[in-house]
Amino acid sequence: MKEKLKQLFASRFGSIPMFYASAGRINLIGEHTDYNGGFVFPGAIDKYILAAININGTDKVRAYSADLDDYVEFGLTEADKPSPQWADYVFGVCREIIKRGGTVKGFDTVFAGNVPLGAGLSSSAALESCFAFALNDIFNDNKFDKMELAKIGQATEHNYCGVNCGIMDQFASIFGKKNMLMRLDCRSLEYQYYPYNPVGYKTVLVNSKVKHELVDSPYNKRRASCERVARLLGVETLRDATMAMLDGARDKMSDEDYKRALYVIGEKERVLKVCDALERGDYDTVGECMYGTHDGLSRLYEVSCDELDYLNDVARECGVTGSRIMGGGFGGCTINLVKDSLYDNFIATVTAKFAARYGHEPDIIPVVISDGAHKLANDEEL
Ligand code: GAF
Repeated sequence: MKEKLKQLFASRFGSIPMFYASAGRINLIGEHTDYNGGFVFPGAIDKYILAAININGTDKVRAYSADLDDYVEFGLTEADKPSPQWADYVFGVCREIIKRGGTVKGFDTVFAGNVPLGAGLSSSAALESCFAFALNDIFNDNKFDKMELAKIGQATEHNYCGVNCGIMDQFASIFGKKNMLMRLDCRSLEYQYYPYNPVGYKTVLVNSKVKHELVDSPYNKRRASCERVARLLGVETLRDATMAMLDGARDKMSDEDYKRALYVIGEKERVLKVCDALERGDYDTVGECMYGTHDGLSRLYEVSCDELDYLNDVARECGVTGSRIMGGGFGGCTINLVKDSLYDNFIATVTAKFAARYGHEPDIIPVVISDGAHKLANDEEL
């Protein structure tokens, strides 16, 4: 990918760029908990956005998306918002840096990626994190710390892309480290790295290829439900709510809001259980919690779809230790923790059964936990 971008950059802009990358992410457990002040457990993966960037001495950004074969130029004031949706991510990052007192001047960029789009692997956070990291390095002498870079990406989603997301995806993209998952407390923003090497198991994503689109999606509605219940219970976020509090106020909220909150409170417990279980190497408990999450996301949070529920059912039939929808939902992938001895049979079975039912094969994506945002060394390939 780097070589291709180098050539495209040279032919379009005629100068020699620097290269920056950031990654998509998985999340072992803790879904829809980030904007509720809860815990998440993500890691960056070996699917990247790679950007070639050079200062151009003007006050304009000239950006070419190699994957979309689309070129756009834009200025850096609020009035310069470009029209293609993909450019909002780059523009938003520039604006959020400027709003925080940072500097962004004109630059040229060509970028491409291999994070599957709309698969729940957070290609948009990878794009934001890549540019936040790069522009902090190029124009700001790295004055923003990593957490601020994650917040710049998140604010880009809120203010320029219409998704009222939590911090998980940008955090994972920026902080990701090879072979490490991270447990993030989304309220205090404290985090710990956890070595992730489940000996005897494989972690694999199965992509339904049902495209999820968080923009204009019920995602924002889910968040609004949670905030309504928190207000009703008199707590800052659902992190502080208990089942007893929820049940005590049951008749003051809609069935829908009740179900959403019930899921979130249950998920909070599951994440903590998984952290303990991982430390003991107890993958049966990890797996059980993953199925619990799927069930909650499907029945209570209602962000699943027929295809994802089917993938989950087939995983169970094949004896997969843990399986669940990953990411925002409404399509995308399941994440599966599979014993080595059952892996080949699971992949063959799920591929054949899914294709027979939906007319297309799912994508099988083995997970490699990798580094997040970074500047590429001269000899580094991606
Ligand atoms: C999406 C959001 F961007 C995240 O912030 C998170 O809420 C996730 O859905 C669900 O856990 O990826």
